Amino acid sequence: MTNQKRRKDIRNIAIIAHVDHGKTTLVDALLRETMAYTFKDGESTIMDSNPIERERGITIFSKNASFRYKDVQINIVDTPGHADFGSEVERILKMVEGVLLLVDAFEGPMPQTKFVLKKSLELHLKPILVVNKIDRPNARPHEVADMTFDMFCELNATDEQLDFPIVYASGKECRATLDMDVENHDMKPLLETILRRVLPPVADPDQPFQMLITMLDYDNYVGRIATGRIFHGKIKMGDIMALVKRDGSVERGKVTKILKYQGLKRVEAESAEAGEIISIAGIENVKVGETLASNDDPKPLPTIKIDEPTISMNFCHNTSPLSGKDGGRFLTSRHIRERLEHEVMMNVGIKVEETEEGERFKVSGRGELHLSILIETMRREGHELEVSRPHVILKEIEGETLEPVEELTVEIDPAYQGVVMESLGNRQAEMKHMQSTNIGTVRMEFLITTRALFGFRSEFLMMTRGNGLMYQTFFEYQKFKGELPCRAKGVMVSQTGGNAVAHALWGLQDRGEIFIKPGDALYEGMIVGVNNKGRDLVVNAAREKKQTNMRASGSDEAIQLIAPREMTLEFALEFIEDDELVEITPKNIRLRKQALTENERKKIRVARPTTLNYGHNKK
Ligand SMILES: Nc1nc2c(ncn2[C@@H]2O[C@H](COP(=O)(O)OP(=O)(O)OP(=O)(O)O)[C@@H](O)[C@H]2O)c(=O)[nH]1
Ligand SMILES: [Mg+2]
Repeated sequence: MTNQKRRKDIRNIAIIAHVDHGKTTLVDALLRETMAYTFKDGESTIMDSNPIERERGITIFSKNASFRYKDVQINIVDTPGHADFGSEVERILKMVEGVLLLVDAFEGPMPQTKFVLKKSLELHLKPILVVNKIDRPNARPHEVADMTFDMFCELNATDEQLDFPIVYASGKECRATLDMDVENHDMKPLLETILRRVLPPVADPDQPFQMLITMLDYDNYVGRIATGRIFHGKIKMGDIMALVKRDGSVERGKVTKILKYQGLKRVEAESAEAGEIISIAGIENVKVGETLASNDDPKPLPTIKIDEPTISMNFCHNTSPLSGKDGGRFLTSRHIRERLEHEVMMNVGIKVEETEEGERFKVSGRGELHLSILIETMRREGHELEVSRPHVILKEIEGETLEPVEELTVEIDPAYQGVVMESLGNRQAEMKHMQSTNIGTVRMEFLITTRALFGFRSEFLMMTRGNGLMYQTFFEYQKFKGELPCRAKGVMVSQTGGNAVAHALWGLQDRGEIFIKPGDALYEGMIVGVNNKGRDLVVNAAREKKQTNMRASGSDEAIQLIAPREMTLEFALEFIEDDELVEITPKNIRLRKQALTENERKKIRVARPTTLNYGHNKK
């Protein structure tokens, strides 16, 4: 290994952590320090450029940036911290020689910290530990560093890996130090550590070209843009390249654009060489995990594992009577099919199967967030659709039925421990570990089926009054755990079309939570609220107050309506039952019964008296 050529002018690093530990903010700090991007007043988490990322304050897609420090080009990949995107992080790690493992100086290492660290160690990477957010009032940086060291040991890190450098930082305040007793006001200690501790990439420009495709995006003008790391060789504009597919077959394509990163921008280049992270256009049909190789000697690189989906939902065009009334531009099943076909090309974790002669599509992904982001994106593009309740994907292995199980971590005030444990007990969760933290909270770890977790997040937020922390990560497939109880409450179903009337809602709000407000459009079969009594109830939310000859003065002002719940996609998907749908339009999220008339629903009830098929789906 001694004679390997390395590109001393480059470092490739990824930034990895548990969700919200400050990855994207730390990239801001590095871009600011090296002046690779000029920030406007108040601008932050600049890499979270997608509108859904900005709205939710999370990173969904990995992204590249690049800056120069002391004549070295540092390519940095920001990764998402949410567990649904764990396999994406795993892919990114194959592009880099170094990782910054961020750990929140207050929270300490969390489940996703362990997952990303485990993946890095398996790939023989030597992480740099960044104990981040040291400005937080309760920060306990030394303790957090010790806890992370224990995590390295637990994951069987080698002695070399255990000898990791520690940088204490506040991405937010743009400062880093190697010693908590030494105050410093810039990011140089971290930049110096990157130069010293991350190996320059092994890169021989004279070997046949090989580049592993790790990310894909799409541009209306140039088509698919494939991003990855060049392992060997050179490439220049106009070259004919071989694309080695997963099955070993080879296709050809001509390079029409080579793009390199400068700060956040992609700039066109004439050529590129081993060691660099670049994007290429012109190769049709390219997918993540394939190798772009020299036309004369096309050899694949070891491919990337793609995780199997664990949950699925049915997507259909909007069949509600209000279809097209909310400004949606794409309304038919053909539109949905085309959009999903595009998604399958670009998003490696998504699977789509047609059902009911192409009217419905079973869409499978890695988790509720993964699929809800697709739905939200489609909605913003102008699609209207209806989706069914998520189901977990069961596996049949040697005659045994298996289902996905998650590792759940909750951290709460001890006052809520009783209710949280009771709720998880009802969901047949199995407690693995419980520990009091030195900030007075209790941290508990459970194993629980993915199925039983549906709907738990909103209940948890309510139980802990929004103060609890909750994280879930896919653990493994285990033996099917049997049926679970259904939603204990019923719903109020609209009897008619028209518009909701304040007086009618006022009369209904004693029965349970209302989802709509006066003036909202209605249709027969639409769900307008919860019926606290366990069964469904048909109601008239459009009923006007009876007119009397005498206007009773002041009586209308006496109506006090409780503000309706703001309908989010997450809540809607967790709430609905198997005989219900979520209707999604650019302007509204509504809940509805699949069968819109009471007559149709009666017929179904007679044919299927109970619905015990709770949240699972045979593959
Ligand atoms: N006090 C403090 N807060 C920080 C710091 N860095 C980030 N934050 C805050 O932590 C939250 C999450 O920051 P992000 O940078 O988006 O975290 P992330 O790790 O990129 O999150 P995901 O990409 O969703 O996993 C934001 O509210 C930030 O303002 C820091 O150094 N100090
Ligand atoms: Mg982020």
